Amino acid sequence: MDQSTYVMIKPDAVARGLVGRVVQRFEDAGLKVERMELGVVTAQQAAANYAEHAGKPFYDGLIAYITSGPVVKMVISGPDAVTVCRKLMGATNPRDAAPGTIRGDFGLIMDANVVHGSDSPESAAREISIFFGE
Ligand code: IDP
Ligand code: MG
Repeated sequence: MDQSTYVMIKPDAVARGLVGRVVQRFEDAGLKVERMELGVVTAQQAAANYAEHAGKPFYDGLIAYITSGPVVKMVISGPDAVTVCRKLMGATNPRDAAPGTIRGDFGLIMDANVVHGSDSPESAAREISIFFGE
């Protein structure tokens, strides 16, 4: 059954001109880009999206970073889209991410790891509503 997930190309990747190549990865896998918008994440959206990390040592840097420049917000759909997108993205730390994954191929820094993707169908529904307001 088709599922929708929230995927965001982070500021470092937008600044580096990687939007086309990152979107291509998802489309090549057979997933569909349902919605796509370039914009800046507000402080409120950042706090809501990363609520689970509040209080962690990297939290302030994470919020500063994700609001630092334009991102590409997307809703991506397809069979098991949540899990499939996370697989295509690779491990959180790009240095641990396998070659062939988006983070493995385009990233080197934990704080600026190219993409965000929802980690469960529940997170996906929550995050789509944070960023697309429904
Ligand atoms: P995920 O993005 O793979 O779901 P999470 O653990 O949810 O990983 O962390 C959210 C984001 O916070 C990561 O993508 C990464 O950019 C950042 N992050 C996570 N852990 C650390 C850390 O230990 N140091 C710096 N940044 C971190
Ligand atoms: Mg996460």
